[in-house]
Amino acid sequence: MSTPQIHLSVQGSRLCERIQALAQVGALKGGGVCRLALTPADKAGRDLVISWMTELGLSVSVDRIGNIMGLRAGHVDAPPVFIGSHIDTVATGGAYDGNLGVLAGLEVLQCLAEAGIETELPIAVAIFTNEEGARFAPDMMGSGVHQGSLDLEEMLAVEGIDGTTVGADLEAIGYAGESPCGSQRASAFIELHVEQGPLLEEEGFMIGAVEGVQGISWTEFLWSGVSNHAGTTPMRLRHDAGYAAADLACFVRDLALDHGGDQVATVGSVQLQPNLVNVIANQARMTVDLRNTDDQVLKRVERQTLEYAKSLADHEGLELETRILARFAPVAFSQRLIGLVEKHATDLGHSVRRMPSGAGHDAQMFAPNCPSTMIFVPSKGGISHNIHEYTAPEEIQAGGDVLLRMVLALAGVRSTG
Ligand code: HGY
Ligand code: MN
Ligand code: MN
Repeated sequence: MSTPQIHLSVQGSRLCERIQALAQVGALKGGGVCRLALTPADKAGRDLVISWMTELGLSVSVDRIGNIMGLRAGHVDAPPVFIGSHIDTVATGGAYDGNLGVLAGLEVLQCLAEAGIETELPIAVAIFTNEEGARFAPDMMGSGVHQGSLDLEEMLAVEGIDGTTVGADLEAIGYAGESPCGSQRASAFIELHVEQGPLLEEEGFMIGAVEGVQGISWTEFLWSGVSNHAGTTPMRLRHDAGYAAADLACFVRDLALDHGGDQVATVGSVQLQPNLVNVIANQARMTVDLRNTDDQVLKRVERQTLEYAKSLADHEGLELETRILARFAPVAFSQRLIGLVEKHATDLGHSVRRMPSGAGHDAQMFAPNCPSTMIFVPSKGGISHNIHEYTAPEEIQAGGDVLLRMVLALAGVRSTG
């Protein structure tokens, strides 16, 4: 679609105010945010953003997995351009991961309204349920159901780390919506997100034109051994679940270092039972997060990890149960849209580089079904999933302006006020 030259800019200060206002919901003492999916804090965040959507005159709907969509009509009745992301956070999250993409979408729509710009295509700003997957695995749950790659009933039945189910908690927070999932097709998907890594800052780039998302593999390992006295049990008689968890954690780290390249491995959660100083642990429940841009290598690392865990269980006389919590193959974004991000960033005078995403995102769920890509802005110190996550106002301004240009290019300008 041809877009008349429109020199419009987002109001970065208003966007930053909204980011800070939302960050008060679930604010942690000492900084950071805890708005785990489907908790009362998540509900409060959803309520707040819906109030902003309503103020903007968007027609708001909630689907059966709790995804929220604020729709701005276009001249033609066609699948909307989606601007989406998430507002759930990890337990020690920051103000920007996910929140920036949703609130920048609202800012773009407010700019269009204030400028009296009508677009050919409708535009939807979406909040996807449980992108983080920290409480209920897998991650990208809402967008996966929305786009049909995850089954609604299966996801509603998922039990979280504290024993409740997705379905029960959606009801509890009043976001078990009516709209059918995945019925809404998108004409394109664009997501503004903080990089959550060190590249843009280290190399001095303002904008990342994201080429795709690396493969993600989450597995739970449950070791069962024999609890016994820490003082009286000779080493030769032990069946120590705690030892096995520690050994596997070292194994996957060494495996990632041996493979090098993009391979990463993380043991983020280990729970020992009975978790007492003088009792040999009879149970260890742990998670292993493996990622790589190359699916073949990722599959090899998964296989090596499982083989090692099984041999360890045999050697230590332990039972081992494994459960796949998430598995997403690498995803490539639209070359056309990646090129558009580069063009608009350059037109705006911003330095831009192409790059993969190390983190999972809702955009990857849309990529198989419509032209999709992401815009990255720098993360200070390359950190995220950390209460000190930070992106500067001028970087938010830059990302918002690139997003605005992308949305005008994708939705087409029908008329200007
Ligand atoms: O785990 C991830 O990459 C994302 O934050 N859900
Ligand atoms: Mn995110
Ligand atoms: Mn995240």
